[in-house]
Amino acid sequence: MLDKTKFGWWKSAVFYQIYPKSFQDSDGDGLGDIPGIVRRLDYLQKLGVDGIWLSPVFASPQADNGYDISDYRAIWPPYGTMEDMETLIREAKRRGISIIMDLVLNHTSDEHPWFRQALKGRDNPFHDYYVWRDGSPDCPPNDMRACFGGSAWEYVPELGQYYFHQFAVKQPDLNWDDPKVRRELYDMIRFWVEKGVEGFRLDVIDQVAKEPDRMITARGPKLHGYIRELSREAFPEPGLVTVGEAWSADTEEAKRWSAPDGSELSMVFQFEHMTLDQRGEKWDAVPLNLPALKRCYERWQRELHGVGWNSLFLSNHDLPRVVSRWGDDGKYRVESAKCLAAMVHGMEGTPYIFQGEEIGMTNVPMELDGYEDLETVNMIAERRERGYSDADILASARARSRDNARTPMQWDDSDNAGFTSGTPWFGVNGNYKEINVEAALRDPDSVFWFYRRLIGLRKTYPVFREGSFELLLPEDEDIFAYIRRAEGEQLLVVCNLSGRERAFQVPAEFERGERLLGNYPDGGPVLRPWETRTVYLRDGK
Ligand code: TEU
Repeated sequence: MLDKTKFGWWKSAVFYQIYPKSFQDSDGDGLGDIPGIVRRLDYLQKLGVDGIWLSPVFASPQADNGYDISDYRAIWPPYGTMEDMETLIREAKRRGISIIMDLVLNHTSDEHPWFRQALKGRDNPFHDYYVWRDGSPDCPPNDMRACFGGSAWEYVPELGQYYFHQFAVKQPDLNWDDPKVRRELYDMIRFWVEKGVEGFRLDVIDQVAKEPDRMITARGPKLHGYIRELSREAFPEPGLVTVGEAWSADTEEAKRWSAPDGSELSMVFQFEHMTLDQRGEKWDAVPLNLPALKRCYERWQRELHGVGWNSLFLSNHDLPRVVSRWGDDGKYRVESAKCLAAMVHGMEGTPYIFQGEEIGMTNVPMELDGYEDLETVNMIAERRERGYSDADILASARARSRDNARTPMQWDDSDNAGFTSGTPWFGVNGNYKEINVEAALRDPDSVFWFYRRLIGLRKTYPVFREGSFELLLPEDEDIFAYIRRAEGEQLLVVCNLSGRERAFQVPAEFERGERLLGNYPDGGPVLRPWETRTVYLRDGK
């Protein structure tokens, strides 16, 4: 059992992300909820994870599925009550699972009482909690764009002012330059720590120190000062795990974020590897260039080794399903899901599994009028206006929409995949009769049991946590292979990320190694389609 009071315990941990709306409904209203999560804790314990990153469950008008918070200290009623949340924290802890809450500190909902007050007048004490600039109706302060489309400025005629929003109009940015705002946020975080929450995921934390007059959003000059203050004031316990979402982080930045002295955060989510298969905007997908991906991973592994800490992930609620994106969600769905899992779980860092990834859930084919997510809906409108054909737009949405990750969890082959007894808020993927938890648990060769073994290996062999990283065959377009080396131990991970057979010469020293894991029966010098092998060597043996 991990000692979760100690700094760094998360280096041996694996986390599991729950998107509550789509995980498990318990009362038939078609929305996932907290009692539903409690019901599934035994399942997560079987998988072996140490913590749950819970996407926002706070009171919210749900313009962005909870990333628009109207009360940080209350639970959204359809998800349950505060008592349900306390039960979840307690029941999870009993199973060795920590609850990591998702804090949206960059913005609130426009329905948050702070913003309602702020709208009342320039002299209102809450006015300064948000970012305002004077202007006239057709002349915004500058042409900054919001992440979800349109201008980043919204005019309020009663005030003759614009407010700044990096995301949707209903997500006004908080003004971190006001010390009262920061104090409110710290107090709120302490409220949750006192309830037993053991860590936090910090939404777009690299964007809090914005300076709109200088067109700065991420990585503002005051950013790391604010983060060090946040860490001191809100996260004094060495055992609290904190993971910041930082799309802007390069390796130099990540070293600061995850400095081993604990002065900032435990680690960040960086996304460099997830942007290699697009040209310009994320909607413009191009095939993955494997040598580029390997170079990227090699650099992150090498540069953070010993001086920072990586997070490891291929999926979350904002990304399409990885088996559809980089694997083969048809003939080799099972093999490719395992191959991709072995590729990341063999590296140094803390792995995160997104709900459904552990059973190889896939993207969902939908029509344009079926999309729910505001980012996708805005993209469709914008691209239509710019003259894209519906066929083009549909191809982008199917490949990249966040909705691919947000269909209900597939538990069994009963109606609505066992997600709800009512009408699901969002359609279940049609492949649930084949791809579901019950089927996966029955089949010893399923993706689920492969993940279970991967999680176990990280806990058994220190080399998974500590080893250095050496990339083999950097230019190979199909094979991703690397060696990890730690005191007295070595590990070889080989992944054939293609549907072709490929010859592979096992490095001589590993010929006497012990095979820890694979997705085919033990084989010779030829790697089969999407084959992966993990081989272990203890020095002197
Ligand atoms: O995402 C931050 C973010 O930058 C996203 O807009 C990202 O670029 C996009 O989802 C890629 O498709 C976080 C949350 O994870 C996301 O769900 C929220 O919508 C967003 O912040 C606003 O809070």
